[in-house]
This record gives sequence, C-alpha cells and structure tokens, in this order.
Amino acid sequence: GGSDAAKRQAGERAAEAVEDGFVVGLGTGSTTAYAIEAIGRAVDDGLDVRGIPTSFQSRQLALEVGIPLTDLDAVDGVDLAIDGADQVVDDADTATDGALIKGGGAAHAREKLVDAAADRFVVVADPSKLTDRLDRSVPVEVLPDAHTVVADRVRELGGEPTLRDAERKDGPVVTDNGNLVLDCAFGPIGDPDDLATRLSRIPGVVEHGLFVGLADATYVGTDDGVEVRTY
Ligand code: DER
Repeated sequence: GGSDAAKRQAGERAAEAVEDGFVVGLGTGSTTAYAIEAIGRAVDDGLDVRGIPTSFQSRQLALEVGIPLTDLDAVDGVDLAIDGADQVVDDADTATDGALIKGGGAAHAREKLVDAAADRFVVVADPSKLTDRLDRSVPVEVLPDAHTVVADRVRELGGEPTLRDAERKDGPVVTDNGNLVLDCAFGPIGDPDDLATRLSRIPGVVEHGLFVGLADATYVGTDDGVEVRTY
C-alpha cells in the first residue's frame, strides 16, 4: 500500500473532525488506525466521545487507546464514521466520484453498516488508492454454505470469484461474522451501482465491498499534507 506518512496524515486530519460528544464509527485497516490513535490521544486530553468499532481489530485498537465503546443499538445516531478503502474513484466529472471498493480487511459488512448509518462518512486514504475507474476485485462476504452457488452467480455476472484463503490458518479466511469471502474480479467496473445491486440480490451474499454513494469526503494523505475531496 501507500506510505505510512501519507496514511498518518490522512488519519490524523480526519480525527480532527471529531467533536466533543460525538458518536464515531471506527473503521478497519492501517490508515484508519492512525485516526483511532489520534482520537485516543484526544480522549486522554478530555474529549468526550463514544466509538462504534467495525471489526475485532478496530475494537481491540480502540480499547488499547482508551476510546469508550458503544453499539449502534445503544445510541441515537452516528455523527461521523472514519474508514479506509482499497480503491476510491477520484474523478469529479463522473457520477461515481467517491465510489469505493472496500473489504481488503474482510470487515466490509460491519463497516458498511456503520459507515452508512453515520451522518457523515469520511474516507481516509493514501494516493495509491485513487483511481478514475474501480477495477480491483470486489470482496463479497458469503454464508459458508453458499460459496459455490454464489461463485456460479458471480461468473454469470462476468466475474471471476476466488475464495479468500487464510495465510496463517489452513483453509479460507473466516470473517468476524463467521462467513467466507469471495474476491470477485470484474476488471474495470463501468457501472458500480448496477453491479452492487446485482451482487446484493444473490441469495447467500451477506455484503459486498462496493460502497456507492456513501462517502461524503475523502482525506488523501500526501507526504506533505492532506487533500480533501468532497462529494
Ligand atoms: O477492509 C477495508 O475496507 C479496509 O478499510 C481496508 O481495505 C483499507 O485498509 P488500509 O487502510 O490498511 O489500506
């Protein structure tokens, strides 16, 4: 991925948007980790905030840095969600500007739930994530029993599905929700909204990593600052 300095710039700038009394969605991955650490420091300085984690990983990190935690069913709403992405469309001339592919960390089901529930959803990224057209594989979380039938339906849609193997475990990656992940290569995706709808309709699909029309802004870290895209 991109440079740690760029990721840190983006994450720490996003954390500055957290105001006293906020409920904040805490995303997953290495870029959001910088935001979570910065929020932890603000809590040490007296910031009143409650965090809603989007994965085991972000919950562990939030506990480590001392962010008080809560859940969606215990709050009246989420003021801000901060999360990373694997790809971000960066083309102000297209309707899909700000569309994302997420799921590199296999956390996209709970990420999308929290990110979409937030009044404002801010993506944090380094320049390597920017593209003019989504073309990475789309992670699709599936019920374990469904992985072969979903793979067949993905092929009918023109995708090439690959069951995501674990690295330090025999067999496939198992998500925080106990499901499996198919990484589905479609090549360049001209109409992410259409593909998102088709993937959502496949029985056995829990959630896919196309986030279309959800992000409100992207903070792009560079080695000497942050560029903010708004949608
Ligand atoms: O899984 C996700 O969607 C994460 O946000 C992830 O893809 C981004 O991770 P990174 O910030 O470590 O690149």
